[in-house]
Amino acid sequence: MLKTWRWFGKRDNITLPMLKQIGVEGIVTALHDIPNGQVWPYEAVKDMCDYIQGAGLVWSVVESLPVSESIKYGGPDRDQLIETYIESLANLGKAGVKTVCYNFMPVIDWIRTDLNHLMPDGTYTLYFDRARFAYFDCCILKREGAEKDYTAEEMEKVRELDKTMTDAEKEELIENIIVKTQGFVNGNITEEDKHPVKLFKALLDQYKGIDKYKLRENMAYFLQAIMPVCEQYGIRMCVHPDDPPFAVLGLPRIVTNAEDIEWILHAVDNPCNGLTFCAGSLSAGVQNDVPAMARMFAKRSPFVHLRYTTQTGNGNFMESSHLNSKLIEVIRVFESENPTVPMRPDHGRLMLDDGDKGYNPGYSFHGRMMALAELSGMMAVIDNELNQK
Ligand code: DNO
Repeated sequence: MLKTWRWFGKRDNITLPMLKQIGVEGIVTALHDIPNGQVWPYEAVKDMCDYIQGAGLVWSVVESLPVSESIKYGGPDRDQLIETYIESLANLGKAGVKTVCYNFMPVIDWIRTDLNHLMPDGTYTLYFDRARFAYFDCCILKREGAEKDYTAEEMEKVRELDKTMTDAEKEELIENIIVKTQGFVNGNITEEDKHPVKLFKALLDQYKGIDKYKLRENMAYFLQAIMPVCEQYGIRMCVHPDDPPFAVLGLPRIVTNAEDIEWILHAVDNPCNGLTFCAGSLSAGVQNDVPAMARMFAKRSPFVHLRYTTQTGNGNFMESSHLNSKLIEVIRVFESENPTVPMRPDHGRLMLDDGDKGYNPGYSFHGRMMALAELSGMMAVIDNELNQK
C-alpha cells in the first residue's frame, strides 16, 4: 500500500518536509478554504498539486469533496449543486487527482463525545460515551421523541448526568460533538458559529420524512449523475462509512455494514463507484466482521484508513492501538488484493508535545507518526510473507 497522510493544507503546522522525513509517500488533502457547494477552480487545484510536488510528494487522494446537504436530502437546488460537484471533479481530473473520498452522512460527520480521554500511559485518545451522547440528544438538543431511541438503563444514566453536569461540561459536550469535530472536515458547523445548537437543530429538521430508502435513492441519483465525468477522467469515488456505523439523532444512515456497502456498489455498478475502507469506522459496529469485509470489498476500495476501535461496554468505544490483530488481517488482505492502494494512518493518540500544538482532534503529529511506523512494520512483515509464498 502507498503510505499517505492527511494534511490540512498550507496552514497546517505539520509541513510537507516533515512528512517527507517520516516516510510519507502521498498526500491526502482538500481545498479546505472553499465552502461546501462552491466550485474548486482548476487554478486552485493545480496550485495545490504543484505545491505538493514541490516537496517531492504527490496529491494522492482528495478527502473530502463534500456533498452538500441538499444533495443528500434532495432539496430543490440539488441538480445545480450536483453540476457544481461535477465541475470540481472535472478540474481535479484535469489536474490528475483521481481518487476522491466523500461521505453521505446527513448533518453530522464523525461523532465523539470526548476528544481527550486519558489513557493509563499518559496519552489521550478519542472516546464515544453513549450515555453522554444520549444526554446531548435528550437534554441539550431536546430532540422530539429522542428518549425512544435509548434503553431504560441509558435514560437512567441520562437523568443521573442531568443532576451533576455543570454548565462548562455541557458546553464542552456541545463543542466536542458538533463543533470541534466538524469544522475542520468542512462540516456544517464551525468554531465561528455563535449558536451551534440552534443551527444544528435546523439542519436536523431538513431530514424530517427522509428515511433510509429515500436517502439511498438520493445517493444513487447523485452517483448516477457524476459517473460520466468520473469515467471521462478515470476518477474513483470512494464513500466513507458512517462513523459510528449506527443510527444517531433520528437520522438515516446508509453506509454502516456489508449489506449497505453491497447495495451502494450494485446500485451503481461502475468501477468509478467505490468505498473508502475505513477499518476504524466499520469496527465500531459490533455486527461488523472487518477483515471479512476487507476480503469482500478490497477490489472496490481505492482508499484505506487504518485504525481500529475497542468496545468498552454499554455501547461505548474508543480508538485502539494501531498494533492490532484485526488490522494485521486487513493489511494482509489489501497487500495481496490491492497492493498499490493508498492507505493512511487514521486518528493518532495525543502524545509527547502534541497537546500544545492545536492539532485537529485525531490528527496529532507524534501519535500519527507512531501509528504510521507501526503500520509500516506490519506491512513489511506481511510483504515478506507474501513474497515467500
Ligand atoms: C474523521 C474522518 C471523517 C472523514 C469524512 C470523509 O476523522 O474520518 O471526517 O474524513 O467523513 O468524508
